[in-house]
Amino acid sequence: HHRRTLTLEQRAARCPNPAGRRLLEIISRKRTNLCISLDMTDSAEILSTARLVAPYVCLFKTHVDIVADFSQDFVAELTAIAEEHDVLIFEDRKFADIGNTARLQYEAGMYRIAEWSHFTNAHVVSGPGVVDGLRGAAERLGRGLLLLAEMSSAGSLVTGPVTELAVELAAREPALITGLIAGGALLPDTADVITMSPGVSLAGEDSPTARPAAGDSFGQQYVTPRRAIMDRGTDVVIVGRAIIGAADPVAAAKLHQTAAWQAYEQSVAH
Ligand code: BMP
Repeated sequence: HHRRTLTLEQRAARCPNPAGRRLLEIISRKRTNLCISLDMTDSAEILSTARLVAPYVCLFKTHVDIVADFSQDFVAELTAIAEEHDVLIFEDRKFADIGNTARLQYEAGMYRIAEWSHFTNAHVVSGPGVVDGLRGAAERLGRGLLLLAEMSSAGSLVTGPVTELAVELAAREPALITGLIAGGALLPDTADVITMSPGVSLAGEDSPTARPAAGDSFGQQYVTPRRAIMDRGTDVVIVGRAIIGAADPVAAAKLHQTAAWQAYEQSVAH
């Protein structure tokens, strides 16, 4: 099992990034390290699901470029739900261009992601300049950047030197790069870097009870919250279809919250 030396509450107190600190405080207060991936194309559907699952999650993850009827009113409503329920927002934009283009994509266009999203993420395949492109708005607005250090999909090339660069940049500057997207912790918890893992479902490939739904037909691969948190040391699990595609999303959210929080508490105790 992965060993934690600090609780998430202790890490909140020392977190050098304002968005990261708020997230760790929310996690500790609400006792949930579950992020919901709201991968739906209709804004009303996203908002109603967000309202239903908000009590059980710390973070709403969005892909705004799949929303057919996107508007700034949608953003305002999602923000209101998030504020009411003590939830933060993470636009999963995966910036991957040169720094200057990433800067424009983050701040401008019809989405204006920097204005409303507490966290966003970037690939480092184009080199460290992408971080400098995002830096200005992120520092001005107190946002957190997450770098993709590993991906959950089969055959991913986010490995080797790409992983190493992401880890190195986060370790060097946790005040800006508050986290990594990865299958598990790649730095000790004293590095002040939050790890978030997608590809998580109670029906993951290591599930002892559920009939394993190990993936989808597009290469996604799932592990259980227990494996991601206890065995691999991640902090936050990102769950989409196992909740939003369930017959009862609220029940599924509660089950994933409980499993993820128990796995975290056990990894602190051991
Ligand atoms: P689901 O739980 O329905 O498979 O959704 C996973 C979510 O996490 C998707 O929004 C996807 O874009 C994202 N994601 C992922 O699945 N694997 C990664 O390595 C990185 C991601 O951002």
